[in-house]
Parts: sequence; C-alpha cells; structure tokens
Amino acid sequence: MLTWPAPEIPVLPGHGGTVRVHDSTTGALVEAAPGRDAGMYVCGITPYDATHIGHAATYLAFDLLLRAWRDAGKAVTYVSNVTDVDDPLLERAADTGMDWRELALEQTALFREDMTALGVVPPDVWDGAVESIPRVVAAVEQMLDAGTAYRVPLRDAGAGGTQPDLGDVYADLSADSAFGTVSRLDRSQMLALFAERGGDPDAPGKRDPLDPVLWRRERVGEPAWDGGALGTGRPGWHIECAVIARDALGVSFDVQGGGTDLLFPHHEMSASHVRSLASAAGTGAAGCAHAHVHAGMVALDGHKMSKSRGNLELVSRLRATGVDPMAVRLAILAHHYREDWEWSAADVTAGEARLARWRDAVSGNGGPDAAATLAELRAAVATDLDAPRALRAVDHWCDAVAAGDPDDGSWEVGAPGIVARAIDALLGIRM
Ligand code: 5CA
Ligand code: ZN
Repeated sequence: MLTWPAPEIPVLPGHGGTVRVHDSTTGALVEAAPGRDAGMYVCGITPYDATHIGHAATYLAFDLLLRAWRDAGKAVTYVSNVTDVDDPLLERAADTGMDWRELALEQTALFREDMTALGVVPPDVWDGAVESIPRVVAAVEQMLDAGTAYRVPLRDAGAGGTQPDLGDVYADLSADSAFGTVSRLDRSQMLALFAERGGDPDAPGKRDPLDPVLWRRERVGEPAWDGGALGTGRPGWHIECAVIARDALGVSFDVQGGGTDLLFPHHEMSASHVRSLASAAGTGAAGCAHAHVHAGMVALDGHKMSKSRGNLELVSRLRATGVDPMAVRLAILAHHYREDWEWSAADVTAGEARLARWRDAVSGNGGPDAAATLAELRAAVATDLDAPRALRAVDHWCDAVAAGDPDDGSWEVGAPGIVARAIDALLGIRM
C-alpha cells in the first residue's frame, strides 16, 4: 500500500549503543536486534475509527525503537499491515450503512495523515490484507497439503457459494509442538482470551476450540475472493500477518510488535503459522520473532480506549482543534510505552507546555554542554525505550538554559542545535 512521507531524521554526532527491550515471552530485557541489521513487524490498524491515542502510542513506541536502531548504525527493515478486511470492519460498515471498502480507504487515509503529522517513520513494506489474499491462499493450501490445517464443513444456509462442499479451513494446533511458547499462558487463560479477542471457540467441527480460522468460506452478505482450491472466501486474521511478515522478513526476524492485546491469541497464532509454513516449505522450524514487544493499553473513562466501545480520543480531532501534533507526541511519550495509562485533557496541556519550553530553550544563543544530554537521551531510549527518562533529560537541559548563562565560560554556542537535532532524531519531536 502507499505509505506516508518519511520524516527527515537529522544526523547526530557519534552513535547510540545496544538497544534493549522487554520481551513479553521471557519478561527479560533483551538485545532487540542482536545481528548486524534489524527487522521488525508491527501489527497495523484495522481501518475504522483510526487513529485513536492508543494506536498512536503503540506506533510511537516502535518508532522510538526504529530511531534508536538507526542511531546505533543499523539498517532497519520495518514491515506492517492494514487489516482492510475483517469481522470488526465489516460489522462497523454494516452498522453505519457504509460500504466497507469506502470505510477502509477513508480510515487508512486518515491514518496516513495522522502518522505524517506525528512524524512517525513509515514502514518499508505496508501490505493490506486484501492485496495479500493470493499469497495467503497459497500458504493455506500448503498447510492443508502438509496436514497442519483441515477443512470444516459449512453449516450456514447459503454458505460457500457455488462450492458449498468446500469447508472453512482451520489450523491444527496439535501439529505445532511449540504452540504456547510465545505467551506462555495456561489453557484456561488461552480459552478466555481467544473467546474475548475475535476467536470462535464454539464453532462446530473444530478439532480443538483454540484452532484458528485460516480461510473463511464465502457467507451470504460477506465479501469473498477467489481462493483457488480453497473455494471463495476471505483470509483469517492471524495468517494474514504471518504471511506478510514471512514474505518481507523471512521466517526469523528481530521484533514482533503491537499492543498487549495482541500477545494472545494474535501473536501466538501468527508465530505458529509461520512455523507451520516453514516446516511445510522444508525450511525447518523457525524461531519467528527473536523478541515479542508489547505496548501498554491507553484507557479513557476507565476503560481501554477502543473502537468497539467508542471511548476514543482521535489524533485527527486533536489536530482539528489546533493542537500541535508535536504536543500530542510529547503527551504520549511522557508515559513509558509499557505502562497502561489513562488519557486526559491534562496530558495535552502538559505536552503543549513542554513543547513551548523546549522550543524556547533551543532557540537561544548557546546553552550548557549538549554532550551529556545527548548521552543520557541515547541511554534512556536504549534501555527499554524509556521516553519519560529522555524527556526529563531534555527538561533538565532546558531548565539550565532558563536559569541563564552563568558567565563562567561553560556554555557552548552550538549546544541548542545539537539538543534540537537529538530531540528530533531520537524522539521525533520537530523543534
Ligand atoms: N489490525 C490488527 C492488528 S493485525 C489490530 O489490532 N488493529 S487495531 O486497529 O485494533 O490496533 C492497531 C494497533 O494499536 C495494535 O498494535 C493494537 O495492539 C494497538 N492498540 C489498540 N488499542 C490500543 C489501546 N487502547 N492502547 C494502546 N494500543 C492499542
Ligand atoms: Zn497483526
């Protein structure tokens, strides 16, 4: 898909060190990309009611990671998706009487604008679910051939179009001995989350209630695509991300990212599908992602901000009221990415005040030595993307500027320029 314009990232003196992040699987801080370069897949939006502050917070977290990697001298391949056909999108379109394609296009365009305004680095590969269907079909056919997927006969009236004999296709999780190693949840937790987050544990004919759908055959009133030997239908959610990630990054890559709501079932299932595809292709058991990194949930009015609940603050609404997107960015970065937190109007006010203070400080002639501030900024982001700590370091430098030149020769003429560039390059805040 067409992405959005990449922000200019200023070059800084020297370079950052090893970047460590919290891996949800082990609970430990791990080197995010141990090899020479870095590959990252971050789950993209389902395009309706985008972009709320929760989405923005998740994408900003991975934007910091990408910027820290680049500062450390790594070439980064960043891959993401747009779930431009899925149950929640179709349901919303039906509720509002809109064509689902129109809704997806409109919301994807809005997302591009919001990401541009927030200065988020775009993915190198940004694939839509719909455009990936031929590759998903081929993948599901491979899994059927390898015996890691099975068909479930259709029961709904009119399902399956002209080929009602071809059933839905589900992954057989019993074929994957590594299933469960991403989230490490016990079965009862898995069952509860699967039911809560888009799964169909009670669908008749499945071998295991947790088996996820790979190909959903055509249903009356639902869009469907040619699925070759699978029959007309549409892709399951997890296989979509598995195929897009595998095709762009290979079966092993550095970071799989998203919000904590995706750890199970989505990332567990995607990793399982990637493994099944690797074994079907004879490329061996893949490790999938080296680290699974998850951003905390942003809430509003006491509940997780969500499109389905409708308790939203949209980036586009804030922009429309004249809030500087850099103040929104600062408001979000004031919270550590792993924190679950509640959005409030006070966050914007604080972001605006900080932005004004910073802009004032970097526009003066000279300031305290920037080297220590740059080093602290780098250390903060390299240590599990600690944006609040990075913000404090800049605040501290700005406080010293506000206190005035001590006239002891310690101020440097070039310091504001270096701090401004560091803020821009590492935190994505344009001064
Ligand atoms: N299309 C799928 C992923 S393949 C999806 O989850 N889309 S989404 O639009 O619902 O969410 C997009 C991203 O924002 C996901 O990474 C999700 O984990 C994250 N997200 C959703 N709600 C919140 C929230 N309230 N706080 C923080 N992140 C959130
Ligand atoms: Zn995904």
